[in-house]
Amino acid sequence: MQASYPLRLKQVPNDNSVVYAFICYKAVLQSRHKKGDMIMYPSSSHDTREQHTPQIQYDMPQSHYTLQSQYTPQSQYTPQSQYGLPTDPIPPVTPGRHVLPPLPYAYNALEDIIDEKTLRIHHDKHHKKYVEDLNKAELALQTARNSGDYTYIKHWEKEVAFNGSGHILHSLYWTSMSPPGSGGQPHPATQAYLERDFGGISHFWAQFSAAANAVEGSGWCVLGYNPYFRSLEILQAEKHQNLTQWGVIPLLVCDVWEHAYYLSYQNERAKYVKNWFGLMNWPEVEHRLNQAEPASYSL
Ligand code: MN3
Repeated sequence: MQASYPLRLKQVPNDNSVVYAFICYKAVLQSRHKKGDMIMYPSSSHDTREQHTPQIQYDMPQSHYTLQSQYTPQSQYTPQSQYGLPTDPIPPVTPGRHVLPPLPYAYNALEDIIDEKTLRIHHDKHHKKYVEDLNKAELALQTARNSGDYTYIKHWEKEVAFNGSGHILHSLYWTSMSPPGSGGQPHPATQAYLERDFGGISHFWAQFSAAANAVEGSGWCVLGYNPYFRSLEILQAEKHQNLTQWGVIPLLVCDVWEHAYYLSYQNERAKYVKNWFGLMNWPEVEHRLNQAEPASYSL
């Protein structure tokens, strides 16, 4: 299945001492898909639109720009109490119900670049294991929520990150490829972004291949769309389990690095986290959820 909406990616710092707690809208895992939707982005002091005005013929999502003036500052934002969950024809994936997507081509379709045996083992064994272990982790977390027993929370959060990212990235990997000679050329939107953000496909490929060659250990090289900067990025993922599910758009984050609380709480992070609940800005969460929702993305 070809993606027709830009992928949103989240880069996670490799520094394990920084932990971001997320309440995340699992856009990627929802497997919902809306074509042609646009997201509204708030203006910010870092806005560089003036320097990045597209000079190309492709109709870039100009609606981003015109809609920005409609952004309501968070202090004035009023949540819509009537809002209901989306009713897309493709339902969201409930915990433990992820399935291994079939390869979009035959096992030997990528020869002579990737051999049949490699593809068969990679998809049928490696990717399948990610899906099975993601389901297992989600069900374990569901059990923990029901029982209130979070003794093994670190283990299961790591499992849901490692296996969720493995499932998502492998699904994207299969559809990132097509049989030799059938992939064509960049289409107008891709071409426009590649021109603006990299200076064309040759510069894009030079950076992408250099980055791919330099990934340490087991990892990925990713071309992604950054919804905050509204631009394409090339990123290395050295450890996809550190500690996210690629594609998740953060809605609410809590900084639990010591600098965020140490002067008042010293080493009592749990006390800080407990009190932090009283600071949560729910209208802003609603606003960011509304922004993230059109990004529903099918695997
Ligand atoms: Mn793999």
